[in-house]
Amino acid sequence: MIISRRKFLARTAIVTATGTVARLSAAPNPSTEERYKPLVISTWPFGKAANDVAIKVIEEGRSPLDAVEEGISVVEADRSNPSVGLGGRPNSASEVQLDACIMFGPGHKGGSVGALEGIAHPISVARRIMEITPHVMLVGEGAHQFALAQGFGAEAPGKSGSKTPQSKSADSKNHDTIALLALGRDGTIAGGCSTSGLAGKLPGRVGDSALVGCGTYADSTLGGVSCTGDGEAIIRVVLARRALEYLKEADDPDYAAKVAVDLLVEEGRGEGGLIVVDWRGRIGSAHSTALMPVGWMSPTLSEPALSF
Ligand code: SD4
Repeated sequence: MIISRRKFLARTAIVTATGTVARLSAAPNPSTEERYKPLVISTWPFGKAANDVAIKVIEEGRSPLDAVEEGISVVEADRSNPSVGLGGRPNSASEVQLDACIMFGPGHKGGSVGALEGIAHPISVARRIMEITPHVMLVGEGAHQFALAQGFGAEAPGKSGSKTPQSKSADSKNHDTIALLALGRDGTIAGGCSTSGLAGKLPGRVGDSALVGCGTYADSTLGGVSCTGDGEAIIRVVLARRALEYLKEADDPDYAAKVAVDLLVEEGRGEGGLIVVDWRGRIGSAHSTALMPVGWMSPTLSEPALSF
């Protein structure tokens, strides 16, 4: 169900005498019970393989940033995946151009690549940009050269062992993104996403998955958001960052996700979905299309909560 954003704003805002809108603040309350902390959550059925790896990283006591990178890498490495990694769908010039971004809540550190060709793990290149350069984003040939200089191997795109031709149509259903959020035991949050983007896109087109604030955002004092869907619509409304603002106002991850999807449809004029985790391990998700499976795992649960 899509909740009207107007109702949400009515619930969470006070109209002052001067007519300006003051949001109710919902500062994190440390006394509130933690839910699934630590945890990982991701999108689409292929996210299960990512969760399996990411939760092990968390259980080993490593950083949620490692969990995001290593979890997403599993999906990127799967050449049978039609929408992530070098097995993904080509653009209108038959090139596979990959987008990815990663963000670490502490310090609001972000890294991303856009329209990256011939490198198997764009999420790792994004992390390297974040960690060793003064920049956030590299695109196209510059990103490719950076990756080679950093020791990432050049690889040909396409599906190994398959003769199946890849779709080139720019149909809005011809795309999915691995989006993954991880909340560590220490309360730090990391998020990331990776995709080959919309099938048949124009060469050089960069989608939301390469843009910090659109495809992914993480802030350890609030939570994290990661998105999938029509990249142009997600960019128009800066969806991940806006969803985090809704989380701050409503202090309810699921409600924030639903209001954000409403924003995506109404103002972004597109379809999609998003996952949300707050700083204490409460999760939320929403989508405007028929189905967007989401799954999460936590060592604090006796059974992994998987809805894939
Ligand atoms: C893009 N947002 O490139 C990505 C694709 C996607 O579900 O997420 N599809 O527009």
